[in-house]
Parts: sequence; structure tokens; C-alpha cells
Amino acid sequence: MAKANSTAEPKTVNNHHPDLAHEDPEKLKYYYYMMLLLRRFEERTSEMYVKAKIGGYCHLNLGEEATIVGLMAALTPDDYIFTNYREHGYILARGVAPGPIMAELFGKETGVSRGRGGSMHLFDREANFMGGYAIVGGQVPLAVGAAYALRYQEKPGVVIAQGGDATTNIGAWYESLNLAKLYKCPVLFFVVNNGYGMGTSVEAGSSEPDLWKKGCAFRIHGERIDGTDVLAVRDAVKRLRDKAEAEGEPALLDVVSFRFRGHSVIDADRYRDADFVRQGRNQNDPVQNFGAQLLEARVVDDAWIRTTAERVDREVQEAIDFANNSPDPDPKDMYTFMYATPVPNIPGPEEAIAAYKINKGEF
Ligand SMILES: Cc1ncc(C[n+]2csc(CCOP(=O)(O)OP(=O)(O)O)c2C)c(N)n1
Ligand SMILES: [Mg+2]
Repeated sequence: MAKANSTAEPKTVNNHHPDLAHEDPEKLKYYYYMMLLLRRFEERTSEMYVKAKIGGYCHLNLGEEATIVGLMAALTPDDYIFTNYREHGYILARGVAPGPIMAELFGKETGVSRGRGGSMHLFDREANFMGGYAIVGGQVPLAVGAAYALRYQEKPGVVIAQGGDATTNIGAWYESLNLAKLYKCPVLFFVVNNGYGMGTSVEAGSSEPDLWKKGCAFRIHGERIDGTDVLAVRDAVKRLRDKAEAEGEPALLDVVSFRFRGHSVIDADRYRDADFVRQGRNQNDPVQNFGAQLLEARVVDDAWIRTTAERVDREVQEAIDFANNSPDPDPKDMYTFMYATPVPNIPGPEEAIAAYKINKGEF
């Protein structure tokens, strides 16, 4: 679908035709399973939103499964990940259990952020998953800071600064690229190019629509890759993360994928032509396409595809049951975890309960 390029001279290096015969079949099966888990998790999340089990903002990764699973397949446990608010799939593919993720979306005490964060603020310290951020670009300077810390402390690992195409138009993104190169930070700017920032196309929002070129002012190497090809994403990330780790050389990946639905669950997507969306979903479905490839290469058979679908359905249902059966946070803990360290004047449990009652109209 897309071509890879360097900042110096556009060249086609990503006509990636993976030879499945040289791949570990167990890994291929895992990638398919994980992509399907993301797909189903997001479809059911949308359903739970409509049932008012989930409130607030909610953005889905439908269509971006290969981008996410390919990225995670290339990372090591030492690596850190900072993302935007469209992050359900990233934390799932990083290996965090679906139950606590769904519970977080439901705002429950058993959620990964103990119900305080919701859809846009998933976090897991053990997985080095440093969170979803609601402010476009807010995660990018933090990611560079973390990468600088790794370098300064001479620790292994790299940092992923994930963001969307529109994030490359934010001032903080440029400051981050500048410092990343200057201070030799092991960071990858992982740009999920789904063609749109809310209702604004890349072409309408970016004076340079070839996003992979946007690092050149900072002498940062850039490539465009096909984000619907899980193996292409994995291989490009692996190559660039290894270089970033060994040489402190940041890089920019422009990962092209197709957003299946509107910007968020409540966006009717009226600004995109219906035929364009239908065609995009049919042609660029990473889960369908990878499944067909595996079948054709006889890595799996129809029975395996069927039992994998059943397993995924079951696991997502179990996550929903877990979330449904979990307790809400106790109102008295409303201000707990507001700060990492104690600060003066933090409201106590009585004030928390009073605020809760006012909110419920009980005063
Ligand atoms: C600083 C800032 N400006 C505007 C918004 C409103 N907003 C939320 S998401 C979004 C679009 C971002 O698009 P992109 O970076 O392409 O990511 P995608 O949603 O496509 O994953 C905007 C403008 C915001 N959250 N923060
Ligand atoms: Mg976008």
C-alpha cells in the first residue's frame, strides 16, 4: 500500500513481501489472535458505550490492529510506550489483561488506573505503559524526557512516542524532535497516519502531507510504512528501535492505516464519503487480510480460525463480566492518587464525600 522513504531521497524499500515460510508459525498465529482480540474488544467497547456502561470520550482502534500489534511485536520489556487517547489496543497488545482494561473504561476500582482515568488514561507501570494522554501531543515531550532519562542513566530500551497524523502539526512535537536529535535520545516518533485528525484530512491540516519528511529539519530519519501489514510494521520498528538503542538515533515512522469509523464513538463520520469508507474497510482490513494470508500459506486452517474467534469472543465477554461485577471507586477516595507525592491542602475523605453529594444534588 505505502512506500518507505528516507529523509534524504524518497525510495521504495517497503515493497515488503514477507515470506511466511521463514516465519515462526506460532508467532504468526499469535499476531492474528492479538489483532482479532483488539478488533473484538473495540467492537464490544462501542456496544458497551451505547449501553451507557462507558461514559466520557472514547476512541477506537478499529482498522489499526496491524499497526499496533506490529509495533508491540518489535519491542522489548525494557521499552516504554507513551500514547494518545486512542490507546485501548496498545495496552492490550502490550500484554495487559483485558479485564482490568475494560474495567477502567467502565470507571471501576479494578481498572488499570483504578477507575480514575477512563478510556483516555490507561496506564500500567509494570508493562512500562506510560499512558494515554488526552491533549494532542501532550505525550510527546514526556516521551522524549523518558528517553533522555534512559540515555542519562545508561539503561537499555527505547521510548515510543505514539501520536496521530494531526499531532505532527502541534508545536510541542517540533520541540520534541529538536531535543531528541540534539540530546541523542533513543525515541521513535510513531505517527499513526489514519488520514484524519477528527474531521480534517492530512492534506487539509499539514503543509507537508508526506509526514515521514517532517523530521528532516531536525536531521531525523523518516520512513513511511504500510500500517495494515503487521510484519512490515514489526520489521521497520525492530530495525529503527535497535538503531535508536545502540546509537541514540531517533527516527520517525509514518504508519499509514485506515480508520474504520468516526473519530470517536459519538462521531457520525459525515465528512467522509460513504463509498470511500466502505472501500477502505474492505480493502484495508488488516485482520481479514492477514487471516487470508495465513490460510493461503497453510499456517492455519479454517478450524483454527473458528476456534480462535470463539476464544477471543469468550475472553472479551469475560472482560465485560469482570468490569460489570467490579465495584465503583469509593467516593471517599475521590482525591486519592491525585498527586504522586503528598502536597499540602489536598482534600480529605470528608471533603471528597461532600463534593460527591453536591454532584449528586444531595445537598
Ligand atoms: C491541544 C489539543 N487540541 C485539540 C484537541 C481536540 N482534539 C482531540 S483529538 C484531535 C485530533 C487528533 O488527530 P490525530 O493526531 O490524527 O489522532 P487520531 O485521533 O486520528 O488518532 C483533536 C484536534 C485536543 N485534545 N488537544
Ligand atoms: Mg489521525
